[in-house]
Amino acid sequence: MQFDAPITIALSKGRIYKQALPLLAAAGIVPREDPETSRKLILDTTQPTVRLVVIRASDVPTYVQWGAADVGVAGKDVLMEHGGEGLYEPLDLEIGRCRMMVAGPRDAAVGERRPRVATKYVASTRRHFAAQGRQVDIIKLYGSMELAPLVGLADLIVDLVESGNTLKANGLVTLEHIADVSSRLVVNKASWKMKHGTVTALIETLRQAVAAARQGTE
Ligand code: PRT
Ligand code: MG
Repeated sequence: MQFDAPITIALSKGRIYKQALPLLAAAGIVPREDPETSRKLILDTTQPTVRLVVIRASDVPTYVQWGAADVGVAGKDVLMEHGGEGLYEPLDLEIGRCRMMVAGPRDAAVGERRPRVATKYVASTRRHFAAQGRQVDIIKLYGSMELAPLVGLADLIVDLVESGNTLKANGLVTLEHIADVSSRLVVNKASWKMKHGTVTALIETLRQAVAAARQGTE
């Protein structure tokens, strides 16, 4: 495909990067370096007008919101926390699939005091319990939520679950479903207007690649 306007795509390393690569390749975008081995944060691609910025997953919406990247790939979990201001979310890439769940010990005590819930997803957790009229204390963590109930830091956790192996290995079970998660293409609102041709061409090519990948797995 042809890119008239130069575009910057924000991506995170790790699982999203690996799963996004074949979709980008379908649009003729192949990074010239591997971010897992390179220390560069801006990667040139085989498209002279397309570059990638490789950042933390939770920073992707911020870069796109402020126009530091025109488009980005972000998990729905991250978008729910960010709130989505300044962004369009035109395409579900159907990668990075998992579920956001409440989990805890099988015999999670419904006790006398307010339950404490450990999570890095504070906004989603607050919304989930508030919608049910349940009062909880939320403890913000940045990782390894599964540890919190084991050491008495929290009664429950809210985390992403894919296979369930991590919970199982720590003696925890899923208790409530909050949301199905997958990675989404997000677009800066100004880029959507100013680079409309390029952005819509990219979206349509990715849409076809997603459909082809879906056919392959059905
Ligand atoms: O490293 P940083 O703090 O910047 O971000 P990150 O650790 O969230 O990044 P990364 O690359 O781990 O995850 C990026 C995105 O992948 C997330 O925002 C999700 O949208 C998506 N994703 C999909 C997942 C999972 N599946 C997933 N299973 N992210 C994390 N997990 C973790 C989960 O938190 C738990 O610890 O994997 C563990 C559970 O896996 P199972 O298979 O044992 O259930
Ligand atoms: Mg990580």
